[in-house]
Amino acid sequence: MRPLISSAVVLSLALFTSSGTSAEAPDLAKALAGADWSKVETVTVTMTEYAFSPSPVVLKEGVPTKLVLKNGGKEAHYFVAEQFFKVIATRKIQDSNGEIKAPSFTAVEVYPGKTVEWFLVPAQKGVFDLLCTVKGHAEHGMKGKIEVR
Ligand SMILES: [Cu+2]
Repeated sequence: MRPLISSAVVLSLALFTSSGTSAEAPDLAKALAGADWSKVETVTVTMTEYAFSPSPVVLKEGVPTKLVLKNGGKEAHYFVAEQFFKVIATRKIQDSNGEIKAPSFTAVEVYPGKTVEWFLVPAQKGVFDLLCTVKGHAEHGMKGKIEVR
């Protein structure tokens, strides 16, 4: 009986460890340190009244990405994806006025007709909700998905 008991204990520990690992936040510093920016891939998201295009926005885990947020509309729009923001490593956000370097963001607003370039590395696979938090926009359908493969 002893071998059975000990293997059961080992199995439960292994399950506990693996579920604990998947629930943990990805190592964003490591994702950024391992990124080769000479192989950056560009993905453009266009925001209009009232949609994100394309949806889903498809990104690749571990691939350095230039996420271009383009406002093709007449109103300001917000790019908000709370869970996605937690699993990406940001190098910088850049527009014609300068650069912002910060570990994480809660929202990115793009003015009408303007573009923001976000240099990031997706560090975890998954499907994440995207929405515009300007009053009334999400209700008018300005919601989308981001899929990290
Ligand atoms: Cu909007």
